[in-house]
Amino acid sequence: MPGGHRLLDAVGMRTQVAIIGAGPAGLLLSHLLALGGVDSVVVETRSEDYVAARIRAGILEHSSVELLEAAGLGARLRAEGDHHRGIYLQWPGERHHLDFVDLVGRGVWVYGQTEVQKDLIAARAADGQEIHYEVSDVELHDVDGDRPSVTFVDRAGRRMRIEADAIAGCDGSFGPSRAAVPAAETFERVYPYSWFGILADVAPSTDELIYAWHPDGFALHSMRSATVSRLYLQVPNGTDPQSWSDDRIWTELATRLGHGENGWKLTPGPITDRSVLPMRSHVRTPMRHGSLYLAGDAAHIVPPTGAKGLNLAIADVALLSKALIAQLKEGNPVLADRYSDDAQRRVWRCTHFSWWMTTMLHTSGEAFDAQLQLSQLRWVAKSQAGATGLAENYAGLPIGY
Ligand code: FAS
Ligand code: PHB
Repeated sequence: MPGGHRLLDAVGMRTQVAIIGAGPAGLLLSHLLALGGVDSVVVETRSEDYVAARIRAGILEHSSVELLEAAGLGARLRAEGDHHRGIYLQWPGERHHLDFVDLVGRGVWVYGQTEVQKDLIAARAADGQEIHYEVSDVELHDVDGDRPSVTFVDRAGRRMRIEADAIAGCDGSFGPSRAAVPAAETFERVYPYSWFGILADVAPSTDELIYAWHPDGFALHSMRSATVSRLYLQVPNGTDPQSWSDDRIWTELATRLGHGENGWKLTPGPITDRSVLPMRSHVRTPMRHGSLYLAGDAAHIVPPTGAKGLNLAIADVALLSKALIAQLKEGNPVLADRYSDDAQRRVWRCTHFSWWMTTMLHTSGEAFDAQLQLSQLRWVAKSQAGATGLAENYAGLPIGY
């Protein structure tokens, strides 16, 4: 067997949980397991700097903030994060503020995923966590047998093997873990548009996020700090981010966000990063097979309209850490046996909400769809019931919901 000899000459190590992926799911899982007295080893294909610098999510739900604080990771978040009471929903001529705190008693925090990642890297380093960066050839072995292990080649070119009691697949949407769950049922919805995202060194032109419906396409005004704005435009799939001039980006954003309406102005600034993100919903079930557990993007992908991707990863590992601690420290398998079903309830709630926000706000060019969307927006913005439904989902349902 071609891979067999590699197991024989691999340098062996043993731990309780082998974690594949050092993104937010993998590092937070290692942190929560350590707090529960369970050891882990993390392997990551990219460098520490690369993972820390990846520009992605920006919104933390209330329950995510509470969990990070309870895990001792909330100091910088509280000091540098920005609490938001709600969001604006907008369409031409109208802008309505939904106050989540008034509606459901909790808001959200603006704190970039890069900041969460930095806090996790610092906490794991302080704890002496073993993380192998820049590895290759990661393979999972015997996940449904009695000697599960992960083999990889480390950055020094050495073949390594980690024998573990459990393997956590936190390797995102392109890692090897998801394929190690045989006969997984997958659900997929690919949307006919993408998000063109920019970072700009300019103060936000709004105090809270603006989600704007416009006949030319959706736009979102978010932010990272008092001096850095994060904005998105709906664009056709396959749009080349380099093909748009800065001027065209700002002009399109101004049009869709209502520049000039009721005296509001969008202030442009130097664009420091640009990328195009395709939109899709993807769910895999089950999230466990034998000693392998999937968490985060390895198990599900949501369109970012509901700001759920990062928060779902946090919710998964909150459940998974409790399950593995109970199983490996107390010999109690009940939570581990229920992990997939428990996690999938929230996965589908967030998948539905992300689909609902996406289909409400992104234009298709069809006049009938536009009328439906505008009617839905009017109802959500003006009805207590509609606004409360959005607020409850956006601010986040309790973990384990
Ligand atoms: P991640 O993908 O963050 O981490 C997985 C890690 O596994 C990566 O570091 C990867 O290098 C590593 N890996 C992959 N293969 C491996 C292998 N074979 N061996 C070892 N390691 C391996 N969410 C939002 O809420 N809002 C947003 O605006 C938003 N924007 C996004 C933009 C982009 C371009 C992308 C890709 C995602 C975005 N997301 C957004 C979603 C994102 O935030 C994810 O939900 C979040 O990163 C999930 O965290 P993880 O599950 O840890 O996956
Ligand atoms: C972001 O700030 O990156 C962000 C905010 C809200 C979203 C998606 C992304 O729905």
